[in-house]
Amino acid sequence: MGVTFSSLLDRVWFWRRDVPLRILMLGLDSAGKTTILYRLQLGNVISTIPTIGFNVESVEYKNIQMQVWDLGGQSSIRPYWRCYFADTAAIIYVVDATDEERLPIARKELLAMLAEEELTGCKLLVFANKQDVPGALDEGQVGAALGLNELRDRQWSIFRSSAKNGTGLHEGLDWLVEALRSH
Ligand SMILES: Nc1nc2c(ncn2[C@@H]2O[C@H](COP(=O)(O)OP(=O)(O)OP(=O)(O)O)[C@@H](O)[C@H]2O)c(=O)[nH]1
Ligand SMILES: [Mg+2]
Repeated sequence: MGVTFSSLLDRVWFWRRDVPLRILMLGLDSAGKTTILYRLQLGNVISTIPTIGFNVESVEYKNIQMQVWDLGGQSSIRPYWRCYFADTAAIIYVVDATDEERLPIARKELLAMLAEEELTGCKLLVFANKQDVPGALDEGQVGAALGLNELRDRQWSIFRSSAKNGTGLHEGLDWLVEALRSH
């Protein structure tokens, strides 16, 4: 007795807050994924080595609990990304905006991944990273090279970022939590 509709809603809300959303951070090797993960978690830059396998960390942002999986991006490891796709709420795709030469590979890997049925409905946040480096391509140029405008049935956005100085990361996450809340 005494269970009102609003207390029931509160319970559902708390239950949802207790279940971390599964977020995958993907992208080619050296794009800056691990640097971004630890900047989000610790607030500073750590020195990284190439990820063989994955790092996983809990990140709370604006009352949303996220379990962020940062997978290694070397070509020999990319075939294993698909092992992590189940129950993914969002993908954070990190691109090195100074590595123009490999943008076609970044595009191919992204589009192949988005074609996977398990990722239907998951949000896509793209970071055009390393903006602190002179000559980095902006979000329009990176977005065009990735073919983002041609995506259908996908909620996506792209932001310029620098894992080195932190610019753009919170703007990107703000978009993501709103997209996840509205789901
Ligand atoms: N200048 C600059 N360097 C960055 C930035 N983000 C990452 N780096 C550097 O780029 C290199 C690779 O960064 P990581 O975070 O290890 O890259 P990763 O995407 O995790 O690479 P893998 O683990 O091999 O998939 C490191 O030397 C970082 O310090 C950035 O925003 N600006
Ligand atoms: Mg890494």
